Amino acid sequence: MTRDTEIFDIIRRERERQTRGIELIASENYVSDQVLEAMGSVLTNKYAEGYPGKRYYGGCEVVDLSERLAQERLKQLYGAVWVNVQPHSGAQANMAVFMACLNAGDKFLGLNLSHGGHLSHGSPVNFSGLMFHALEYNVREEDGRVDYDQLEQVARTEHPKLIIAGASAYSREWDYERIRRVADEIGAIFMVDMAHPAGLIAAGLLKNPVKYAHIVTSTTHKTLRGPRGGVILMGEDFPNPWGKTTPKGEVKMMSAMLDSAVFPGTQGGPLEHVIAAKAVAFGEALQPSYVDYQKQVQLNAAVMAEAFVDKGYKIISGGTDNHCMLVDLRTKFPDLTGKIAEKALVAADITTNKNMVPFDSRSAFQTSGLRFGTPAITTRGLKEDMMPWIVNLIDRVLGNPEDEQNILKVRQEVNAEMVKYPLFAW
Ligand code: DSN
Repeated sequence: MTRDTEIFDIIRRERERQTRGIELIASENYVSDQVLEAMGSVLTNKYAEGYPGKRYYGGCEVVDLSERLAQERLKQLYGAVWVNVQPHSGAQANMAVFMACLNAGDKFLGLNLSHGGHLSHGSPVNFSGLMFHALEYNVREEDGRVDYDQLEQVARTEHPKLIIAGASAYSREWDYERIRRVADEIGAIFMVDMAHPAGLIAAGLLKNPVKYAHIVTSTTHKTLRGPRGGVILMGEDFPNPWGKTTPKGEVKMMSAMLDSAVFPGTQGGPLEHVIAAKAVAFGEALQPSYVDYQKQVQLNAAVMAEAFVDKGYKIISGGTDNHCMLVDLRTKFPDLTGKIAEKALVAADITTNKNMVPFDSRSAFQTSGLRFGTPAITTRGLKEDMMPWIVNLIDRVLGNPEDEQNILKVRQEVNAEMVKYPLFAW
């Protein structure tokens, strides 16, 4: 076959884009060459519906080994007693939890999307909000932190069957103990979606939700630095709260219900090449050097947040405990939308994303905020001394977002610096 130059030229362009710019999207990272190699391997050729040792296809004895290795490494990383490594994404992992724990129309409680929550925690345009009865809690206007009083009040009044902690744009540690207490009080399942801070948690720098929640979900590609995908974990104390029965009338443990909810409930054949890449990433996360990496992610974020504050920007909640921060542009540039700011920064080869801030006066398409994160630049080797330099470049662009010469000058400085931080061995 002739080489598909059309698509490989597009891939080359994306590789160049990733290499020349500063990547500040909080949910992105650069995987290792071994993760890339496993993802691009012959394992993609194999159908393996089912689970190791119980497959619906022959010839699964080799992929069984890599899926088992992924499971064992993931358990070790978080101290979990049961895991499922097959979800294709974080949203798929969450969907499986909904399917295992709730019936259509049941109430559940999650963080408001416009206050930092995730689409699959109850947005009206997502399966979670379409098929189930979504209730929400907010962050407090005065300090941008989760309003646990409100969460408890909604939980006690509405009796949701599932309470979700976790966010896409929240820079603070969670009070998992408090949520677990109210979940126990009302007989709800407590699920944590740790997708964003999963890497910091694996490194022991933030509290491990596996110790507090009944069920934990995650993606594998954000701070964790693995391939794009999802996982589900459980710790030791999982009860079978409602003695929920299967269609056959059999009482099953939650682990079996979750396995069934992933396959055959919501997915078919697992992506065994991605599962092997997950195993590689979990193995990397078990190395001592991974803790150094995550400490640097956290330090870079703290220094970046300070640099924004020094320049007159408002950070929601005033700072960060993790890898990300949400900047409210209105204090410094009241007329600048997140949409315009994102576009101007991208033109300067600084990639970030517009984001609503809590109590935003603008829509999700315009927004008053930008979200920044440090996982990718830290993988690239940037240390805390470079954070004020980055913030200064951002400030120069945002001060004149329509000035093409200004943007070009910033872009040249970005490109000249990033050449010093090589990416990709092949
Ligand atoms: N869309 C992801 C993020 O950027 O945070 C969450 O799934």
